[in-house]
Amino acid sequence: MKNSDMGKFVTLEGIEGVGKTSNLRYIKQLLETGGQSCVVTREPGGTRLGEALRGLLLSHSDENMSADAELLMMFAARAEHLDKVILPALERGQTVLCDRFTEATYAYQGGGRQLDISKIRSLESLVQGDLRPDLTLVLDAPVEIGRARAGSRSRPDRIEKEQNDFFQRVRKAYLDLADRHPQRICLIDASLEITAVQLQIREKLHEYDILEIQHAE
Ligand code: Z5A
Repeated sequence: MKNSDMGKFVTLEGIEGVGKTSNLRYIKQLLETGGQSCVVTREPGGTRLGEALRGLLLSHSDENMSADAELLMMFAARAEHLDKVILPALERGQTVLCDRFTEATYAYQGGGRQLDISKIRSLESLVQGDLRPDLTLVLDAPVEIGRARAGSRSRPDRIEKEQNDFFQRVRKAYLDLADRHPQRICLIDASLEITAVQLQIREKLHEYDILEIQHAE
């Protein structure tokens, strides 16, 4: 599904509040300073349909949404996102920076909701074929730190209102994923201050040839 002329696909993952959005902005700035073209997007979302599904997934209008419905909506949004945004950008040779992707499904629906992993694998293969991110940065920090950083915001959404043990399972699922796929999933210690987090990210971007030009550091 992805050939060598295609752009690189980079995803950021982690529990809420660990700094995915802040660090995506930082990576975009690094790439653009070096003259690289990139597309920044997010999941669920990134397209008209995906953003509408995001609204349904995160709003409180259906507190009793079944875990299978939640899973299928994540992948419906992903199918549209791949078709309309991610694959066209990769085919143009652009770097795609995505705030969450399928690892979030393994972590939240697999770890958090405790759905059967084989369901997620089947949908991953149906929707993505063999496409996987070139690099996934899992920003890792204790749940208490992430929640405290995110906590200053308004009312938590339908998923954010889950209890601590849910987020502990999500974090553990991310750590297990990094353990199982060390060739493409890297852990970043996101509990540190922002410049120390950025330094680790910059090192990984160089290691995986995502940053083409050496920046003055
Ligand atoms: N979800 C799912 O269940 N299954 C799926 O397949 C997918 C998603 C794709 C949408 O997430 C929800 O969808 C999410 C998982 C689920 N639900 N939850 N929970 P989202 O990505 O849109 O929302 P989020 O995870 O809640 O993102 P967030 O809370 O905005 O966190 P963030 O982007 O990681 O953090 P941030 O906004 O960059 O930073 C938070 C604050 O901390 C901010 O004030 C920063 O300035 C500050 N910050 C950042 N880094 C630092 C450091 N190092 N030190 C101190 N302060 C910092």
